[in-house]
Amino acid sequence: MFDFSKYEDKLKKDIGEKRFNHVLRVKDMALKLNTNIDIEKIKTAALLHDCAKYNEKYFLEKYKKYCEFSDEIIYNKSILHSFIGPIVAKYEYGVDDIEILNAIKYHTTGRENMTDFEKIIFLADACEEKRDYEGVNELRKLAFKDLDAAVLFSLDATIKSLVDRKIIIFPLTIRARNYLLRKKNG
Ligand code: DGI
Ligand code: FE
Ligand code: FE
Repeated sequence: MFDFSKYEDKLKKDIGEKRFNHVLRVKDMALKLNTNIDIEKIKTAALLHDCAKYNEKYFLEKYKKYCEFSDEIIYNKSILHSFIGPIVAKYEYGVDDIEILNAIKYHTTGRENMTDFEKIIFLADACEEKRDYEGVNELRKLAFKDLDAAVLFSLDATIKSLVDRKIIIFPLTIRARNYLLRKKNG
């Protein structure tokens, strides 16, 4: 079992006070959204989901033998922290549960055929209590009703915003959205 008290100071130091408070709120939201996933696993994934944020380059260098990432990942800072996350969670925080590591890995982009665990971490991150953007209240409501519909809603909003800001969209984000659309429309 993951002993958070042992790592709390390290996490706070690595990601800073503000981001640390965000992960606590993600944990609270994930626990609220949770119905049937092991509580300790949900907590661990939520607390560590951003563990590589702001230190991506440092961790990339430190763990380069485990980081066989494409340039598309390395040069997309928003995505990089989520892909390095499971490596940091494993080697710096001693987590080796693959479900937890995958929930961390896909918390930004999503992916096709996500597990409920992955969806809950993805959504808790997107709609924790202090998130404040257009549509967040609707997303929050939807998240408690229908995980798939909520993930689709969130992906749509992210894609629209990336397009408006002329930012590159990572293909996994598109594939995650297409998968949910196909699932919905049969
Ligand atoms: O790390 P957080 O700020 O808590 O949240 P996150 O890991 O979900 O990062 C979300 C940001 O990443 C959001 O502002 C959009 C940005 N982003 C940039 N490129 C992509 C992307 N998000 C997705 N899903 N796909 C992209 O290609
Ligand atoms: Fe993140
Ligand atoms: Fe986050």
